[in-house]
Amino acid sequence: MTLTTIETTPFPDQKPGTSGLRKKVPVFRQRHYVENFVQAIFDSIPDREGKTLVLGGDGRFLNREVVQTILKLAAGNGFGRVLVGRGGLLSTPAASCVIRKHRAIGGIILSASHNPGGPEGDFGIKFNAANGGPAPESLTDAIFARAKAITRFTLVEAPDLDLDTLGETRLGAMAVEVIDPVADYAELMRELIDFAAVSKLFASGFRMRFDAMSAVTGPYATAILEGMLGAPQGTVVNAVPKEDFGGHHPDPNPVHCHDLYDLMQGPDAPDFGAASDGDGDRNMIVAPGLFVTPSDSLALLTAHAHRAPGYAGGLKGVARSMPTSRAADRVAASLNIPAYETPTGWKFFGNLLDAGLITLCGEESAGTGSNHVREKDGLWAVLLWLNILAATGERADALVRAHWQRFGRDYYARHDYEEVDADAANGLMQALREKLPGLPGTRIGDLTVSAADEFAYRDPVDGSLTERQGLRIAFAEDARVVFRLSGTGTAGATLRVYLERYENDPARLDRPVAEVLAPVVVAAQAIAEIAPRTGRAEPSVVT
Ligand code: VG1
Ligand code: CO
Repeated sequence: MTLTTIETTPFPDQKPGTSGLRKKVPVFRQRHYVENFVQAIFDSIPDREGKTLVLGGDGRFLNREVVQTILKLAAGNGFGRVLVGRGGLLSTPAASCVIRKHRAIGGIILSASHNPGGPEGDFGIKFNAANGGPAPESLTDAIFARAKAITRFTLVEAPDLDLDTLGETRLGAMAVEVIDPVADYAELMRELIDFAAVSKLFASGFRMRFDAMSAVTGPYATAILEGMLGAPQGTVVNAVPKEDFGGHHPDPNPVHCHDLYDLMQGPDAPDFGAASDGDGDRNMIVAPGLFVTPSDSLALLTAHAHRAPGYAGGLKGVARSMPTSRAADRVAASLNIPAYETPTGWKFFGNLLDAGLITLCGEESAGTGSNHVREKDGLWAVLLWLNILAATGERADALVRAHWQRFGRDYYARHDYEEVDADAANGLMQALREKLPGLPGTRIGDLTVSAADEFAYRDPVDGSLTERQGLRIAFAEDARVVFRLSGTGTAGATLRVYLERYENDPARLDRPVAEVLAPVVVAAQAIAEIAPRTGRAEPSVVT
């Protein structure tokens, strides 16, 4: 086997976003596009010689091909061993688990998460560091700088490896071990969750539906829910990962996972509904007749986590991304533990988790996680919910309503304006930024602006400052709106508008979300001049 160094020219656009490098598949299929970026990652890991790398993805179109390319590049760059999931599969949380458990120097995860797959769909490459978490900004900046200057990459020329048989082979001097993608992860879940109690719950006739959305969680959910916990066969639907997710958007929200959502609203609703996204890090929770917002889910898990063995000793703290509702903060206050507010993206939780300052964290975008790995973890959240249901004997909807009675309710919605012209979106943000100082005191409809600023984050662990993380406007009537541009989109710009309003009158906790938020929506559209600037009267997606 020969080591070959190939000359290349850089691509100017290999800048990692909120969660790795995400582009349309045809962009990744340009000659040397993958090789350049992966070599830039490897060049940014100076002490990689002889070390272990973890590799896998969500199984979308290009996954297998890119796994083969990365294996050859890894062998050309001195790694000692690569652990790769069978079939090239590893969910994002499982990859994080495997990196930590096997003390790898890091891992490469191939995914564009909840975005559609297929030849015209999206693809992505993300590097996670030795703690199992997404590379911090300092490292993604270094990777981008390197990618812009790259002149060569080195690989081992060899035939493709068999990815479907468990066990060890060699690629030049490097060992390649094909591992069961589920085993390490399932073992970790068994440590954290009371499997006996959840098994008993299923044995008692409790019924749920888990929609894997033809994405990577299928094998995990089937093995754990149906295999280890005794849920009836058929509990997991759309359980086989497909390269194009069956043509769907594998995004677990009421819009893209409407089959489950509709089932849960109807007369045949099982006791519990859940779904996960393309790469298995997001979760949707639906109680019978009641969609649970991710912000509420984080708050409820914070209040009840001590019922699961992994959290029996209590929580050290909790963190949420800034646009996530403040529901978890109120629970933290009642538990007398700190609550942190971070920019959007899981990479900002890494330091807090590593330093032991928090145990749970979450985002409004269907992400919930804990210190068990360094990624958000969809199936883990579902299992923790099941543990809580088993421990309390309560129905999921009753638990949520009891939570609101105790803490009040944060009515919440996110409006996305997708594929907006990038200049128009940047212009909107800039104009709003300039307006902020003059906003407090302004009255819009029934609401009065009480504060307006741009969120910047000073990391309490390493002191680093991350600026321009969203424009936020608070209203005196306990409402808030946040504006930011997506860092994961692959076409034009996506404007995200996060809307919330707090209510603690016990008689007003069960009102229609859209009705409660209507004045906030009107104010948001007016303040940011959304329609005149983007040409959009309505958002593309409301979740
Ligand atoms: C979105 C979400 C963010 C999440 C990120 C990655 O980012 O808003 O909360 O962490 O996706 O999730 P953005 O920049 O588009 O708003 V995943 O499941 O794509 O890894
Ligand atoms: Co995801």
